[in-house]
Amino acid sequence: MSAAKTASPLQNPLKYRAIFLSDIHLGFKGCQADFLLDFLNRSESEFLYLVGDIFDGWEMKKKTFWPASHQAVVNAILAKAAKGTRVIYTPGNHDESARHYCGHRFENIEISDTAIHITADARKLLVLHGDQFDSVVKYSPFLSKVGSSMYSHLLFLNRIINGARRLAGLPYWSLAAHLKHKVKNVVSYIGKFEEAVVASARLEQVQGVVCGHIHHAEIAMFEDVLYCNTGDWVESCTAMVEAHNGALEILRWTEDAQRLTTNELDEPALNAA
Ligand SMILES: [Mn+2]
Repeated sequence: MSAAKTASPLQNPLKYRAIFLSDIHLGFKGCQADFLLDFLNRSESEFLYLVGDIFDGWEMKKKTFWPASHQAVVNAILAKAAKGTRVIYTPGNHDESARHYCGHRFENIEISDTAIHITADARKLLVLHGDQFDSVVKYSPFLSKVGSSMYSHLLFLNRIINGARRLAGLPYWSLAAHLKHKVKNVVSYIGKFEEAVVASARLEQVQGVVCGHIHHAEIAMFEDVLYCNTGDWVESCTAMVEAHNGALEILRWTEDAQRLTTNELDEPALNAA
């Protein structure tokens, strides 16, 4: 799909109070920049949280990869910040060099290790990337530096499969996300990660936590704590959005884009066939 060329910016945009994005991995070949650009072009919000791993410094150190679509994502975010969206960036482990700038602002973007978001219905949410818990959780097969080359190969295969699916007129499907659910130790890793994040929210005495890092979008209650994971834009193309009444929802852009934008334009889906 070539959203970069075809999207008409802000025609009947989807309006949210807040948008939370993480694990975009700009500078990495696996980044689904066109899908993200399409989402950014079709949405507006008062708050935009960039919940870490926005850039992939590890990949950029290996080789320079910076296509126009990746720059277009940066430009779209800067344009939102310039137009009044409050943009808050909590760096992750892949863009840890940005952590040197915590407490500073660049181009209207606030950089901070952690942030507190207060929802429209007055819930306090701790926002942070999540790699802070790696030492507690220890085993992260898909996310450790050792595993990252295997992960790159998997994403390469994912792109080939989806190129073929696109030619066949089939929708996007994430091989990596599919495999992760099949592998038992990855499931147990996700469980341990979630427990550690939820424990930190209890320590901070907040009602919930928003993180990324494990590339697995989810909104779930863990007893008294709301756990939100924004997912990623290399496999699942997910974002968390807050409506103006404070309701939180995960968007899966490759599946939801057509439904949301068709409803928004109030057009019958006749030309879908
Ligand atoms: Mn990470």
